[in-house]
Amino acid sequence: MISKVLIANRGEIALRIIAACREAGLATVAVHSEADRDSLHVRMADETVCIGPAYANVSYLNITAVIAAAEITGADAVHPGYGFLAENAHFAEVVGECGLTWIGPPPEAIRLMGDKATARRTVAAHEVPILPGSAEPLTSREKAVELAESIGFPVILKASAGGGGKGMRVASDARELRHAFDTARHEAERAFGVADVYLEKYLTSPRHIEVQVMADTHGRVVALGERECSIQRRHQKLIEEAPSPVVDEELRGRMCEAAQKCAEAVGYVSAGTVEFLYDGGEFYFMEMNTRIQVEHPVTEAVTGIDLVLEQLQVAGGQPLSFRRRPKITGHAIEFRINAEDPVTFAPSPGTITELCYPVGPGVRIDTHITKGYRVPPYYDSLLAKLIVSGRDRREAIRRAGRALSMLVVGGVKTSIPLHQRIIEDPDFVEGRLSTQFMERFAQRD
Ligand code: MV4
Repeated sequence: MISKVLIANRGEIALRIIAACREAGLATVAVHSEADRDSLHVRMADETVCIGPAYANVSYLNITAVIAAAEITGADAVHPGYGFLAENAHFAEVVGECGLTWIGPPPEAIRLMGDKATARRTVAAHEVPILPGSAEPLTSREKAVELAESIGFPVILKASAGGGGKGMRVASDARELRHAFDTARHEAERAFGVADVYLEKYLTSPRHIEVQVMADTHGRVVALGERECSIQRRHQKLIEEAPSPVVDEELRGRMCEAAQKCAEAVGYVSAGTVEFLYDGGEFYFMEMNTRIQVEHPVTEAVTGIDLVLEQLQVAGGQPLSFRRRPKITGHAIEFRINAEDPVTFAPSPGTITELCYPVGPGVRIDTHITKGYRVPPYYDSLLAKLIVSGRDRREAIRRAGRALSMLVVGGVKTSIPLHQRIIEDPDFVEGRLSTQFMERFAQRD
């Protein structure tokens, strides 16, 4: 059992975790940087500890300071949220070694899935479909060319230590591949300290469809259906929805089964997400994220399950509150409201001078901002998540139009106008989505 949770995060997710702790009757400890002294997660927590200066590497990423805060306050569990230390296997291990409960997957599952080449090999051994490519990191340019010629161009090189789009290179022929091999290795070495790259057949315009999984310490793994996250820009998701407009019950069954196998393959516990690429024919494993994700509320909206509350219960040794895959009811769409220029996407820090929330059916807002809040320049630019739901996709989109028009965030530039344009786009309305959507969208005007 756990009784006091330290939240090793900030912003909207810190507040979201506090909300779940409060429902579970658990006390909360907020840690914060000097820049976040006045933020809402600090105000709402039962206890608070300042763990360092504004820069994340000396506060939210400072393992020693986070652990010290847990010891000082007598917290007995740590929830990492997303980002920061959430997928740091070493941190998860240290938490355990200090006698604290880690609210997340076993460190070994984080480590296995964190190495993308190993993850690919591991799930493939459990009959999860992967794209043709290399089973191990590539040892030479010529081996890369040989393999690429056998599977056919285009191919993509990915950093084993990467993920989320960093250190990727696409090649359309042998000449490009020779060059890409060197630059990809160089980039991987610089970004992750490990030069290893592997190769896959490249899909030119796939959808990004991911499956939420939840597992407990009693050996039960349940898949909770998919989210479509194809609307991204520079590997930053902008809009996510559940269910995917192209996934029928038959495909959902197969994807959920594959996701369940991925989780079982690594002895998974807690909330996780298995990402797939889908090109209309087959779906293929891409990577597994071993954390609660930003977009978890769309799954909550269509399943009625509180995923963060389930995480707390699972960490306390309780079984999942459901035994099998829940029925998907209605449709939900999440819009990430970022403090950024809607055209250039440059961050737009500043003070929130005005703030009004939309009202009416089918609206949820997860946010930490208030009127007068100063958006610090040190962290990511997510201000709020607007989640709309309806009986079907059309109703959800109609409600999105209403909610976006009623949402007022003054003082900083936001992505609200961009979302308003996207939901009027015929391809979006018809559900014709792909990872190339934003490139094409930008070219249209
Ligand atoms: C791919 C791909 C096409 N084919 N792999 C981007 C993030 C990283 N996790 C993997 N990514 C991709 N891998 C193969 N074999 C296309 C992408 C990709 C992408 C994937 C999901 C969402 C947006 C994307 C944007 C560009 C490329």
